[in-house]
Formats: sequence, C-alpha cells, structure tokens
Amino acid sequence: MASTTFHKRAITAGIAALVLGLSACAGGDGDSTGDSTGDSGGGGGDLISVGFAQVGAESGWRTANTTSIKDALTQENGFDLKFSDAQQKQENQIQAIRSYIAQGVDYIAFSPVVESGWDAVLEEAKTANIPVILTDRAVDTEDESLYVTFIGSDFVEEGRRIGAYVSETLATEPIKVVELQGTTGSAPAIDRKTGFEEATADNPNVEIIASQTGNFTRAEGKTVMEGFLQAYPDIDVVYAHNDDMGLGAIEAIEAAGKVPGQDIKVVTIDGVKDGMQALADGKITYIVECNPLLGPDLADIIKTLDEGGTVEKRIVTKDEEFDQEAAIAALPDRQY
Ligand code: GZL
Repeated sequence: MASTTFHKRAITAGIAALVLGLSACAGGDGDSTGDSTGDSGGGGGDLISVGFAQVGAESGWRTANTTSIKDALTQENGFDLKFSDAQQKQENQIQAIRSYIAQGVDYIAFSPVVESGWDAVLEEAKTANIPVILTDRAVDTEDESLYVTFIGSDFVEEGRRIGAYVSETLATEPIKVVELQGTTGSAPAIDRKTGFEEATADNPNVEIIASQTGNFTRAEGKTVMEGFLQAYPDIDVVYAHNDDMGLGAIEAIEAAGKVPGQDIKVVTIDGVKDGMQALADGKITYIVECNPLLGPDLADIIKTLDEGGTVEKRIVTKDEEFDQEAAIAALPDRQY
C-alpha cells in the first residue's frame, strides 16, 4: 500500500504543481476561506497531506478542537496540514473541500456544520480517490461509502444524560425549562434535543416552555435568553446545548437581577474551562462533557489507513459529567 500511496503522492504532487501554477496566475491560493496552514500542493515527499475544513471559531469547544487538530497533524508527526475556517457557513466548507480536491491532498477531514447537503462534494472527493474522515459532527447521507469513518461524541446520549439529571435531580416538583439549541440543522443540536426529550418525557414535572437556537455562541445565547426572560417570568431551568450559550444566558439572568444557580439553574454540555469555572462558582449547575480533543485520534486513523489498515465506521469518544464538586476537583488539570 505504501508504494501505491507513495506513487499516488508523487503523481498528485505533479498535478498539484500544475493546478497551483494555474491558480497562482489567477491569483488564488486554492483555499479562500479563513486562515490556512501548510503549503499548497499534494504533500511533498513522505508527508501525508491532509485538508481539514473546520466549522468556524464559534465557541470555546471549537477553539480547543482546532488546537487539538493542529497540534496532532504537524510536520514533525508526518503531516502536511491544510486548514480552513468556514465561519459556520456550509458553502465555505464545500469550497474548502473542493480546494483540497484540486490540490490533490491525500486525505480530507471535516466537521460538517450541518447534517445535510454534502453528497455532491463527497462524491467529487470519492471520484478523486481522496478518503474523507468525519470528525465531531456527522452527515445525513444514504451513501455511507462517501466517508471512511466518523469520530466524535454520541450527542443523543449527551442529551439523555443531562435530561436524566434534570428529571431526577431538579424536577422533584414541577419545573419550567427553556432550551437554547445549537446551530439549526447541526447533528449536535438535533440529537441533544432528541436525547433530552427522551430522558424527560416520562416526568410530568418537566415542562419545556420554549426552545430556540443560539447558534452555539455566547452572544446569541445571551440575546435569546433576554427574550425568554421577557416572555416567561417563571423560568426554573435553562438547558443550553453548549457551555458558551449557557454563559451568555447567565449574563442575561444577572442583568435581569436574578441569581444563576439559585433563581434559575443552568445546565449545559461541553465542559470547556469557562463552563467548568462557572460550575465551580455555582452559576452553572451541571455539565455533561463533549470531548473536543480529537486530534490524536484523527492522526492515528489517517496513519492506519495510510499503512493499508482499516478502521471502524463509527468511533465514539468518551464523555464524563460534572457537578460542582467534580468541577472544582477537575479544573486544575483541565486540558481545555
Ligand atoms: C459538539 C460540537 C459543538 C459543541 C459546541 O461536538 O460540534 O459545536 O458542543 C461547538 O460548543 O460549537
């Protein structure tokens, strides 16, 4: 396989040089969305060239995920990484993937900002014989041959776990819940809502009185929560699909003269440092973790494939969950 791979890479390097020569004439660098690292081309010599199309930089989780990818796919570790930030726009991710195909990279990896609308560009990667790896978020497709594997968390399970906490610990009497959903159409937003509803459906004390997207950002989470506070004077619990929206909600709660963790309890998913600090401070009440440190596993998967090995179609990462005491204990050693 190595000889085939080496041979393919040699041809690719030649094609890449031709493509880049043309694009240089046109003034493009083949990668026009946000920052990009690594030189253009199909990966010279024995480096494995990887095009990574990231969602954006919308949250502390995404920042930690990007750092993990860049720290793992280094030249010292045998990779030529080309990286793009799509600013949470699917058209930018598709453009970046097409750019990587044109450059003849050895592998493409990406975190699909939404579940649908990927078949066409993934067909193009397949036609170009470039294996695609899904990290973090999944795609909704009938044709599973369009990607080699998915590595990330089980978002439905995350929703179930935080729903179980709310149902068993907070809903010992009737509670009114508002939900801050993640990006509309994204796998985590769809699945975390599903899991939470599954886990709370049998408890008549849990009433979800409103649910709206805050797009996984702190600013939008704050804005949506301001609207909820205006519309619903008796909110007991906020269920935010990520820490950042939960932290935005806390800002709105405090601006309204209420005490987060006492008047209104906030439960979230992710477990990034700012969220864990708010949990330690009692402003967030419970967090289910979603591990962003996927870089080392991605590097291992690509090396296994490049050496002719095979990997599972779905690789689910492990997530912990934290109350205030566990957050205080975990914070000093927290990697992100
Ligand atoms: C989950 C990831 C989500 C995080 C958010 O794996 O896709 O996107 O929960 C991030 O913080 O924006």
